[in-house]
Order: sequence, then structure tokens, then C-alpha cells
Amino acid sequence: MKIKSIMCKILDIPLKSFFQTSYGRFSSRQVLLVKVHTSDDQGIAECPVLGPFYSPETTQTAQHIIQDHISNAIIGRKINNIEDYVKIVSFIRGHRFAKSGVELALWDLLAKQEGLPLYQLLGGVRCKIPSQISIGVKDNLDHLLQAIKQSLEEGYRQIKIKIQPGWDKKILENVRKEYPDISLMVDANAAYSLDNIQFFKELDRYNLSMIEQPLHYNDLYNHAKLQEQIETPICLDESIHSLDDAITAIKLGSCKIINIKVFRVGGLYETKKIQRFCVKNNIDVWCGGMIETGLGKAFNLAAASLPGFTLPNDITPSKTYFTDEIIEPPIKMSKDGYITLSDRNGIGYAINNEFIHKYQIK
Ligand code: OSB
Ligand code: MG
Repeated sequence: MKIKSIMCKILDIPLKSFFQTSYGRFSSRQVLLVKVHTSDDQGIAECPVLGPFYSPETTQTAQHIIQDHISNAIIGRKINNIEDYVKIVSFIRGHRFAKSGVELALWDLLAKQEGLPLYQLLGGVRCKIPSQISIGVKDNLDHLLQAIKQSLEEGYRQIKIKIQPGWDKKILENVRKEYPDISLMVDANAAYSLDNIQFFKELDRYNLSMIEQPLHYNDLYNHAKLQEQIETPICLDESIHSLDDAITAIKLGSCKIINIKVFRVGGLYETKKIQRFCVKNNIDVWCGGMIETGLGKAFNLAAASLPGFTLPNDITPSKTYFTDEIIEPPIKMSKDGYITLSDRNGIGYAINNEFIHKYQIK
């Protein structure tokens, strides 16, 4: 198919309530909407860049890379498969969120052309996706316990809580006192160093299914040192940008589990490469989230249908973080914590144009 044009819009969408990690607190979500047009169709995706505290990109750099570099490279060219696109944009170093925005819109276009739901074109093997909720740092313990109670009632299959120095040991002790048997994990978002080794050793007693990204994003070596000394499996998030990172981390022993975020690794093509390597090496993976809108979550759902995605994913119904729905129908979760993939062609959801109109800022 011949690419005719690419269009970007910036949306700024209020969150239902604030979300806090060790990076800080945010109350609204900026995402870049990306539309790729051929002469007779369009594909749509989003680029949920968070900001330079999570990865080097921002919404504005992603827009710049798409409009001034990716567009120049692909407009007017024939792209018959995703590999063509990946090769063409391989001259751009980094900027994986930007590359993923266009790649995902192309996946949507290709799946529609083939008359298939995206997850089937991708090679997905399941259509019921297990869900976990990521609960941010709260103002106090009561608020956290309340959020956990509500999430368990809603049916989530696992609870993930954000930790940071000062909001860790005491919190976990109390959560475990209240809920000794629930499936529980923690995410440190790189807030600790090996100086905290005593704390990490004590974590072993809380029976956590994993600890996500305890140390600096650039530090596979010390993650390997840490994993040697604790039982709790380490799961890497921020450290993994590519198949090469995944290979290095696994060979070094830096983790036992990988959180693959479709956007962080540059799209579904790289996601599949990492997933295949992990399956071969018996490493469990799951799909992470970036507080995407329902549109971004829909691409994550397709990823989570692939072999090897054996653990609960940070994929939640649209209403979990937002009041309004960008997609129709909304993403819904069953009472036992599963989301069923759409059987419609392409990404499988329609876009609510009123939503875009309401929240577009550029
Ligand atoms: O580290 O997984 C993370 C949200 C924003 C940035 C980083 C992370 C998160 C989450 C939320 O934990 C995941 C979600 O979208 O459900
Ligand atoms: Mg994380």
C-alpha cells in the first residue's frame, strides 16, 4: 500500500484521580494521536509518551520525529509489510515511542486490508487476556487499602503496587496483614540502589510474584548482582528497549521476567522478536502499560495474545483511569479479571471523534 499522509494530534486528557510513581504525581495524560492515510483507508494509533523522567522522549519530540523524519522517509512509498517499514526507519536511532506510533497505525491498516483482527494477523494464541491493576503511591495507607479492596472486588487477577523509599516496607507489612494470600507484586520504577540490599532481602518474606525495575534503568550489571542475592524474581521494565537488551539481561541473569511495553520497545515487530526469544529461553513475559487510552490498550491487548505472555498484564478497562471513552465499544473486564479481544478487523474498535474534539490541544 502507498502511504499518502501522516497526521498527528496532541490530546490532553484528565485522569479520574492522580497517579503517582517514584517519578512524581500526574493528574492528566498527554498522548499523541497518529493517523496514517493511504488513498482509500486510514490506520490509527497513539503514542503514549510519558516524559523524559520515564524515557528520553516527550510528546513533542515524538511529533517532531514523526512529522520531520518518518514522514519524509515513508510518504509516497509502497509499504507492503511491517518489515519494510522497520527497515526504512532503522536509520533513526532511539525514538522508539515515535516509531511505534506509526508502526501501530500501519498494523491497523494491514489487518483491515487482510480482513483480520490485529491479534490474528500478529499470531496471537489466546483471546482472553488476564488483567492486573497498577496502584500508584497514595497519600496514606488507608487510601491504598481502600484501592486494593475495590480492585479485588472488581476482579483483577493480580495487584501491583508502586513502591519508593519511605513507601515500601511498612506498606507491604500492612497489605500482607490484611491480604495474606492475594497475588501481589511491586514496581519500584528504578527508585533504589544496591545500598538498599537489606531491604531487598527482607522483601523475600512477602511472597511477591516479582519486583519490577528496582534499580537504575541503565544498570543491567547491578540487577544481576541483586538477583543473585534475592529469591523474589526481578522483572525489568525501563531497562528493556529492544531484543538486544533482553538478550543481555537474560544472559547476565539481571531478571527472571520481562515486562514488554509495546511502545517502549518501538512497536509490535520488536515485541514479537523479544517474545520469541523469551519463549525459547523459558522467560515469562507480560504486557506493561503507560496509562494509555483505550486505543493504546487495544494494541497492548493484541500483544498480550502472543505465546509467552503467561502472566497478568497492565491492561485495564478504559474507565479505570479515564472518565470518557476514546473507543467504541469500551474495553470491559469480566468479573474474574479477563478482557476478551475484539473480533472485528484491524484494531477492532471505532474512534469516538467527540472525544478527540474535546481533548485536542494541538
Ligand atoms: O512502570 O509500569 C510502569 C504507568 C506509567 C509509567 C510507568 C508505569 C506505569 C504503570 C501503569 O505502572 C500501568 C498501566 O497503564 O496500567
Ligand atoms: Mg514499571
